Amino acid sequence: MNKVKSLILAGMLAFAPALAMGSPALAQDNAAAAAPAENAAAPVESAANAADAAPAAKVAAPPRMKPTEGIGMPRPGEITLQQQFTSTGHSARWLHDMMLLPIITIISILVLVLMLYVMVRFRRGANPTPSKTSHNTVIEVIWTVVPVVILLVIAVPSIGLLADQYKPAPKDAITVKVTGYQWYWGYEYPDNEIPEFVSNMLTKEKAAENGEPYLLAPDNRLVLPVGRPVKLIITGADVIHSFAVPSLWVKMDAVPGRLNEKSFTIDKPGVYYGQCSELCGARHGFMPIAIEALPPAQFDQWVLSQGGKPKAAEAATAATAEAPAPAAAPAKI
Ligand SMILES: [Cu+2]
Repeated sequence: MNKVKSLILAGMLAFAPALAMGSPALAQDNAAAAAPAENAAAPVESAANAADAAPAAKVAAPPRMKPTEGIGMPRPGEITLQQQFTSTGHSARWLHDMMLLPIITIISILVLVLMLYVMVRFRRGANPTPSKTSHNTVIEVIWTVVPVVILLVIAVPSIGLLADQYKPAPKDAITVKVTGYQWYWGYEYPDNEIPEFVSNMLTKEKAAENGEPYLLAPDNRLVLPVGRPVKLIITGADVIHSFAVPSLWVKMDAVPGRLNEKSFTIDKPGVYYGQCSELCGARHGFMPIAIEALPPAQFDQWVLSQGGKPKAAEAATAATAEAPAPAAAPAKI
């Protein structure tokens, strides 16, 4: 009884901060406290205006991409993983949908049918003198070998997928540093010389106005190129956060004092949403992630609009300067 009581108490304590900060007014205060974020939003959000005011050299950012309903976000009534947009994501979803789910379903049904059969067929009424059999070598061999074979069949794609998820990024990958803060994300592009900007959740009104999902949409997105390998260096500034974007098969802890790495290549342009996935304090549920994947040319335009240097352009110049190399590097663009 005491155990039950302490469990309930622990539950209440765990949820107390969330309940306490449930008031939207407080939430807004916190958002206001992170005011630099709002200012930092300016380069992306009002890039067009800024371009009007600034000298001609300033490049306008590409227009903010509209999300597609059900892509890069959960769908109502969804029973499997979100649609995937990276190669590891495709293999993971295949493993889940085509292998694990069918095997789990077949085993569960088989066990249920066997149990029902045994309960009916061998009940006392139908089977008054029970059998005294204690060994059956054939059956024992079957129920040992079959599970081993099933596990081996699962292991092959599973271990391959595990290895793929931790494959180091290729040399030409674009590096972005992702920092988790209580309670927002910071993004910095060392390769493109774009200093850190922060990303805060949009208010309900602003999200509705933009046609974006509330609680998933932040003001500044992490803009990335499509078809070019990306390397995220993920860390935490205060407590442990976790950078997770389900439709890109990305989930990596952001640990203070450590640099975790995650590498992937996005298949298709789009807006992909995610959330902090490590309980990190009162506003843990209010530090969403949005990745805007742009075609390489538009990505370079975005980099220029932020005052940065497009990396591919540098690589291309270097390639032409060094040697009349085959179109290997620029071909990716
Ligand atoms: Cu967090």
